[in-house]
Amino acid sequence: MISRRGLLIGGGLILSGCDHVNESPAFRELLFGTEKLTMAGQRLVTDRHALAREFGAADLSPVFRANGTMRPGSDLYRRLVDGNFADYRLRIDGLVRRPMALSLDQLRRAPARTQITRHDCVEGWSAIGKWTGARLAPLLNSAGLLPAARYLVFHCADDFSGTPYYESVDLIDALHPQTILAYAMNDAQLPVANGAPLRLRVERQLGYKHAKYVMRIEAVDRLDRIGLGKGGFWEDRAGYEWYAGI
Ligand SMILES: Nc1nc2c(c(=O)[nH]1)N[C@H]1C(S)=C(S)[C@@H](COP(=O)(O)O)O[C@H]1N2
Ligand SMILES: [Mo]
Repeated sequence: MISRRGLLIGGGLILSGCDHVNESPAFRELLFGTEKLTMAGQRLVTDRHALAREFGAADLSPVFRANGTMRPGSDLYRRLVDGNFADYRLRIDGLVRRPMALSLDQLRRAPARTQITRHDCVEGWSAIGKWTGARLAPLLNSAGLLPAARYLVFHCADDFSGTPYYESVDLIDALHPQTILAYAMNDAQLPVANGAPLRLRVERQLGYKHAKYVMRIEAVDRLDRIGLGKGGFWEDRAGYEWYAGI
């Protein structure tokens, strides 16, 4: 089993003063509320920390198709593309001690991971792609999650008829070692169609959880006040499961 200590601390990044949230009773409490950590709960945690299968270069799909939004239509996004995302800043805020605004260069210098994984869309297709991105856990460690934080909300640059796309995950997926903010796909800069400049890879979840065009990550204590309250665009609109574990 992967040591959670190893998974979180690794990369003392941009800011010093790691919070080591993973080791603290407060961290366990925020995952499990005030409940005692039962055997069943422990097993669940262990399973959810397991890695998604990784593949080799020979398994890569010849084409990794794009789905959903292919190019956000806002003026803001168009300007970012025109400037090759030099003005892009990822905001990390909400229930954190140190809100951050990170440029793409800063993200590229953050502790990174590369992985070849299979993406499964509920619409009935899969594709194997190679992703490189900043590991989310060290970024969160730098921002310093407050004890009340239970979920992360990913706010995206695109919308469908005026409703912004968003997604959310709990802290188990947020801190999973394969959860990255990808800026590269198949060894090239992430294409616009696949979520440039930054898209979430949350490899134990179905395709719609992998938010593209991520502009802001908000740490929250509850999801019922975000969007229509179900934790994601498709969860709100089409009744998709919030927990889409695979
Ligand atoms: N912002 C945003 N993220 C999104 C979507 C979207 O339309 N907008 N579509 C989702 C769905 S349903 C899938 S299957 C994947 C598709 O990723 P791809 O375009 O790289 O294939 O992105 C997900 N993330
Ligand atoms: Mo999808």
